[in-house]
Amino acid sequence: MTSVPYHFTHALCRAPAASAIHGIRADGGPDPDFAGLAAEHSAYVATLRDLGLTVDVLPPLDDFPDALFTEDVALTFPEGAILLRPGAPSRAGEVEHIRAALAVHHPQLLEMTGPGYADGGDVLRLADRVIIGLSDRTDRTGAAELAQLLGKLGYRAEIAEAPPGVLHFKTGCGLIDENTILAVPELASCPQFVGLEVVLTPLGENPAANILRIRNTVLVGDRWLATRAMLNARGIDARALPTDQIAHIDAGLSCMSLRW
Ligand code: CIR
Repeated sequence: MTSVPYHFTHALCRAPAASAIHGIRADGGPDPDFAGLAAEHSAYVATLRDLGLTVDVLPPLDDFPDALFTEDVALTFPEGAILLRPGAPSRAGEVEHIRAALAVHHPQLLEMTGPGYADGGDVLRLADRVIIGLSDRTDRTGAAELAQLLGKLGYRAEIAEAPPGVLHFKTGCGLIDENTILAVPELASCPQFVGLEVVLTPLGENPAANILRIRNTVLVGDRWLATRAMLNARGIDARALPTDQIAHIDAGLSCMSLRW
């Protein structure tokens, strides 16, 4: 399958519950501020709509603090969708809550059955294939099952290693365009990036790597001025969005939507 991997028309988000301040974080740092986090989510949804996407926003799920990160529970493509098995036990139940909303848009709804695990944050879609990164949330068994399911939708999958010290593969990289990846230095020689141009995050801006390309625009965290300047210098329409509060719970821009 070869197609432009960011010509989206739809996105599926979920409003943050009050419990989102208790979302998982690896470093045990302080809770985010709920009002600030909700404002970041609202700005994100407004931006996707401004870029021309039809965005459905599902209701908050108080029992699942991390459920606003819809990216991790499914994969969505024009040809169909795949329900995943998130690797964090507290997130497993989110899958049932998104099933009906996905079924409305995706008559072809496939599903991982296990025993492995895979989070959508570990999956990077390119023009000609999909990369599945192994991480603390995505294991080899899960990646292998996911690769099989992707094959049913017509997508070839390759398995990579997520860089050390990050939550997901895409915490460390994102698409600038079909042939160009923004990546942290640890991914500079990722074998799955051979043949693509790899642009490294500017010094001190590794968290900027989780950019999100939507049509002709690249969304980037507003704190990452050098990254935005670098994208602009490449002729990219880079739009800054606030991410300080979601960063407290290890999230970035790609996490807050499913897109197709
Ligand atoms: C988690 O640890 O699962 C959430 N606190 C953050 C999820 C971020 N999602 C993503 O990178 N795709």
